Amino acid sequence: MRLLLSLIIVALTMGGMVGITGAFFSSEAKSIQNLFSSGSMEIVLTDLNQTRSAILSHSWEGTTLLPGSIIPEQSIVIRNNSNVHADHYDLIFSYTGSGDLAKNIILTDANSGFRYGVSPEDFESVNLITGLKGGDDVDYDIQKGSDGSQIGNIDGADGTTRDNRISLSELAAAGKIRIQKAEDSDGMRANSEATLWLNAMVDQNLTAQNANIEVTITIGLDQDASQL
Ligand SMILES: [Ca+2]
Repeated sequence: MRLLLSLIIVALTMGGMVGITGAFFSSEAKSIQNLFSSGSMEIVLTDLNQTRSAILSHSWEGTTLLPGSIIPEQSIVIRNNSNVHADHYDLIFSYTGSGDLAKNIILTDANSGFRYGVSPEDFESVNLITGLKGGDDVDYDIQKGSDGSQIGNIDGADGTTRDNRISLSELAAAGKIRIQKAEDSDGMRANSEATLWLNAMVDQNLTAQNANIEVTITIGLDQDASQL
């Protein structure tokens, strides 16, 4: 009985081996639903009372200004709120109203100064006053927005005599100002942000009384160095 069982097992085993001949296992996997669509670049701004908005209002203001008045420091957080890396920002300062008042609002180094970057100290940020007078900075390059060349010195750009200071009027006359990434790219990399600090004072030479200006700061974000 035992012998018979052994023979049957052998026979079955042999049959199994015969059955394998010529057969191969196979398997298949697929990657499906691969869709392509274009993304978008989005810039949003944050100030004291508005968060991640395309349009801010009343970010930087001074009232009842007198000769020598210090305009309270304000800052605007600029965020590339998208998954697309940008190459540079464009800043445009424009105003309507009293040219005399604009000429007498002078950007200062007080507090955090007039500066763009991550920290208010000279570390991962650029002193815009220095840059707009032609100075170099390792963190960000300050360039002419119209063609990406070095901006030179905008002191006197509004036709005033150079006084080694940068006024709101000169900022406006300079037109498009490019902040180009260099060692740092915070605020330009996808989903990153950096701050524009604004500090200014009123020059002692202001004579225009009851004068008003309304300033618009336009900030553009471009993906490629070729974009003006
Ligand atoms: Ca000046």
